[in-house]
Parts: sequence; structure tokens; C-alpha cells
Amino acid sequence: MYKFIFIFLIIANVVSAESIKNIGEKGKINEVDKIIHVKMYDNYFIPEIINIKKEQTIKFVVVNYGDLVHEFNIATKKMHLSHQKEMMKMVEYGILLGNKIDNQKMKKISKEDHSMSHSHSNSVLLEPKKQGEIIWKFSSDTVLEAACNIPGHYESGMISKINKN
Ligand SMILES: [Cu+2]
Repeated sequence: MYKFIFIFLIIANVVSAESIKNIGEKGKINEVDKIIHVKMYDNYFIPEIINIKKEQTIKFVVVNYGDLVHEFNIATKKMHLSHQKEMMKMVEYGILLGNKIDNQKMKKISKEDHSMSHSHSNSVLLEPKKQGEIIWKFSSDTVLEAACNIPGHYESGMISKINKN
């Protein structure tokens, strides 16, 4: 049984408030149009294509079925690429281990380096067997993809295409 423990973490995300607006906005629970279940494996997502309509508010229920820590992050390709540098730093600091997140270390280090700990509504970082969720309103025309930015995962295909039609 999967324990429904939510870790709404705490992603080192370099996204500014302005670029967040560019990709949509945090959705409201009472405005959810559709629920999409996302399964994380090592290293891919199911589904690989996410079909939504513009202006819809989607609740993503994300479960990590892999043996590694994974991220589900909704952003532009450019944002993912810059976020990957932050994730690399989290690995170097020893915050992000293969199958674990050292939350205590993250807390400690983030006091000095804020990019190491702020939580963003467009992403969730999950240890194996954990579940999380994102409610996102797709209010922009920007081309988006969902991706995992843990070093090596994006390159190996941990991306889902987001189709707005
Ligand atoms: Cu991953």
C-alpha cells in the first residue's frame, strides 16, 4: 500500500514570479475541471502526453513508483534547463540523494542559499512510494512540458508533452 504522505517540497526553483505568470497560475481546488493521474518511473512519466484545454484547471495526482527521487515540474523547456542547474547543486550539497531527500540538510542550507528551498506551486519533488499533487490553471499560451530535472533524468526522457487544444 502506498501511504498517502504528501511532500509538498521544496524545490530549488529559479523561477521568478514573473515567469510563473507566463506559464499559468496556481489553481483553486474548487475550480478543478479535470484530474490527471501521473505515474513516475525510472526515468519516465505515464502519460507521456497530457491533453488539456486552455484555461482549464487541472489537478495532477502524482505517485512515484520508481526507486529514485523524481520531480514533476510544469514549465517551459527553457525554465527546465535553468532549473536543472539548481538541482545539480542540491545533489552537490548532499540534499538530494538517489532515493532520498535530506530535509534537515535542505532546511539548514537554505538559510544561506534561498534557491535551495522555496516551494513552488508548479512542481512537486517526491521520494519513492510517495504521492503529491499540483493544481494548475493553464491560463497562458506558452508551450509547456512536464519534466523531472534531477540530473540525468530529463536527458533520459523524463518529459511529458502538454497539448493545449
Ligand atoms: Cu526523475
